[in-house]
Amino acid sequence: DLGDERLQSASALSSQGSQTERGKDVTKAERERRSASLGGTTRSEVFQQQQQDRMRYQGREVDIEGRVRLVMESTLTARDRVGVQDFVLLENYNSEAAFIENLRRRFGENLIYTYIGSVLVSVNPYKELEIYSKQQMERYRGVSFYEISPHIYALSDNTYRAMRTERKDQCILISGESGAGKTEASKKILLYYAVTCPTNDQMPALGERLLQSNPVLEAFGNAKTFRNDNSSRFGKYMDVQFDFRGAPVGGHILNYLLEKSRVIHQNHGERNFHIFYQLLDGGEDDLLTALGLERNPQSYQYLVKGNCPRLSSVSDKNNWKVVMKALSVIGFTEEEVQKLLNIIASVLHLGNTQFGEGEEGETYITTETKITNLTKLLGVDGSALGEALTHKKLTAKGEEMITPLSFEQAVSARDALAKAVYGRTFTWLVEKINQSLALKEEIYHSGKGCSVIGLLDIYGFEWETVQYFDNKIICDLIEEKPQRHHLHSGTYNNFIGLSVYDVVSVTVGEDEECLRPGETCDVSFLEKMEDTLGGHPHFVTHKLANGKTRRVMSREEFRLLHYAGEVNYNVNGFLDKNNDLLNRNLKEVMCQSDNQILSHCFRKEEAIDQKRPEMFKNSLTKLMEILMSKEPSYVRCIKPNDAKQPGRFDEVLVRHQVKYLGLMENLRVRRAGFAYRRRFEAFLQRYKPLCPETWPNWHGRLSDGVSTLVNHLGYKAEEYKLGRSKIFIRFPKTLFNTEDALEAKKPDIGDFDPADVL
Ligand code: AOV
Ligand code: MG
Repeated sequence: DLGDERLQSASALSSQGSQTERGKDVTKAERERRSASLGGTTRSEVFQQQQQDRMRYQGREVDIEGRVRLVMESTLTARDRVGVQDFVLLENYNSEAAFIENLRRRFGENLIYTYIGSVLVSVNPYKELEIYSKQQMERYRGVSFYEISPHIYALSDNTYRAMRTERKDQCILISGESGAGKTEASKKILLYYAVTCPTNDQMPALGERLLQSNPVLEAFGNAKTFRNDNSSRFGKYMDVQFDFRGAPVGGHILNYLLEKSRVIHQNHGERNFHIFYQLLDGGEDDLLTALGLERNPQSYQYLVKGNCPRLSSVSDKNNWKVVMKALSVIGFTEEEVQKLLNIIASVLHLGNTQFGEGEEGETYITTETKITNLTKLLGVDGSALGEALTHKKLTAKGEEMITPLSFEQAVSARDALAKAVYGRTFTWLVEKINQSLALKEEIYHSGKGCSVIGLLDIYGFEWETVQYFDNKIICDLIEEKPQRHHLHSGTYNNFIGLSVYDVVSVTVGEDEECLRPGETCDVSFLEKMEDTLGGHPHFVTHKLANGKTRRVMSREEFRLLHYAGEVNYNVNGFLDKNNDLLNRNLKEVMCQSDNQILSHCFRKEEAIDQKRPEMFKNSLTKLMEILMSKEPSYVRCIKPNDAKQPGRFDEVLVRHQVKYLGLMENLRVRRAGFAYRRRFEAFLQRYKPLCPETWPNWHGRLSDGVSTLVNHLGYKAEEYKLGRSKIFIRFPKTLFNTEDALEAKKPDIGDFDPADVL
């Protein structure tokens, strides 16, 4: 019937001209027959038909969201209530207010997804919606965007099909501020692939392992923050590799910038990484005894600062079980798990290691009994560790010198060790997971080739907390390809951020001893940034392009033009703050650990030549290259309120995000292209009443009919183009005007259906 045809034509359009399988079922003759029969129907029959179509269209959407009642109600008002499912259909497309109103309406109806063309906008519902079941997945398989209501599964499926049919690697870039739903989105995508894709006999458990990597990485890399109870404190890029049949056969994770400082300190109301609380809450009595731990998190200096031992939303005990099971599914041996837990416990003991100051200013450990536990768990020599925590070793003119540390220095040495141990263990964990997910050689070399879908979930902006130079600013997101940058102001910041980060990581290294306070490294750091970023429109220093000096800025400052405004950063002391100094003698002690994880993480070479092995550095420049070799899709996540509550839509907060995510720009860009395409017959069929020569039926070539029609309507040459089988309309206004004319002519037809337009 007509409704189906409409959906088919919409699907054909959205797949950019290539007919979908379903579209092929309707032969041209059949279409003409239908079109002719429509020409012969009375106006009220047309109206009735359209009403039914609209019901069906709405019904589908409603059905998908599990809200059948809407079908019963007047569907003419339904659209008002639920808004448009694609922002390109907004009549008032330049209006930010209309944009936000559309989001708000949909949010109110639990319709959390909306498109901007092929970009998916998602608003965090802060409640479980019944829209992620296997049945829902089935509905989205092989179906084009406009046939069905917007969904993360639709984007997943389209990306997958693009990879299969075009044989081009894809990536899905997920952006949004902290708590907006990025990680949840990435998990839904992974789930979709794990459930709906075929399996490869050689890698039958891969899908399960891909999924199980999440609870493990979240236990060790996520924490409760002020903004999000499960905030990712590391950036994650994951490749999923598919064989020529489309079965997942491998995975690879790159991790970035774990927020190691959280190991030693948390703000009030925040927590350390989940794993600590999970262990204390969920670990068996025997295990805790063996680790020398007691259950109360408040007994540990590294956990007590946030004064927030429990989460209302999450059970640490249950999650402990989930994580232990996940570790075994991924293939960690019992011995490895034991060693991993020894390390986690040792970090807690390290935090409880206290120092005292002697009469001559020397520093000593006051908690000797506890250090026995610590050394046992770290698998290192007790006296060597005690010495390394209170002394440093320097080489001057070829001679080794041991000098005592002050109280403060000893405290920072201890904290630096805790951060290094935790951070490197996290990297080890990722390596182990990667081994378990690794694509088998024989599949890779089977000659048929693999394609990849990459998922990028990097942690979000928290502007308000930016005081000094905060890594969070720079680690937000990587979006859009550089050549498209001029379209998207928000993107500049991300790129500046990345470049700044790269300079930081090159200059500071991660815990190298090359920098000492008082040296001029801070200024040379700024010079390096100038080399890399000089001339960038969003990066400003005292140097002017003509070689002169900008008087108002000091030599120690740089300024970034963020979306939220200009921010000046002073590099004085900057490197020191970003530097996790790890004394050489601590490295020497650690690399002799009989815990294999630690001896793997602290290599002898490093203690000798002070260079950190390359394996620890995943450069963001490399990530950029990876992303640029792939075809991108975008998910933009929006956080509706700061209270983490369902049903609340804070317009001010949303407007801010719409701005900094550049959504209005996205929409404008989308509309500037030929966003509207319709097959000739569909266009003619709809608008032929507007022209006496095409009404009631056009008997010539379809393209001539369309030409005649648009000439009569007064379309200007720059407003449209005729392709082989479709008309492309540049400005939505043109289409809306035509719609208005149609409505004026046929008042009983009512407003038009989105499926008609797309
Ligand atoms: P984020 O990844 O964007 O923040 P999350 O994906 O962790 O944010 O989402 C935060 C919380 O919002 C989740 O723990 C869920 O409770 C809820 N949530 C998000 N998306 C959905 C959804 N589709 N359905 C139901 N609840 C959802 V950060 O990692 O902090 O930048 O750093
Ligand atoms: Mg996250």
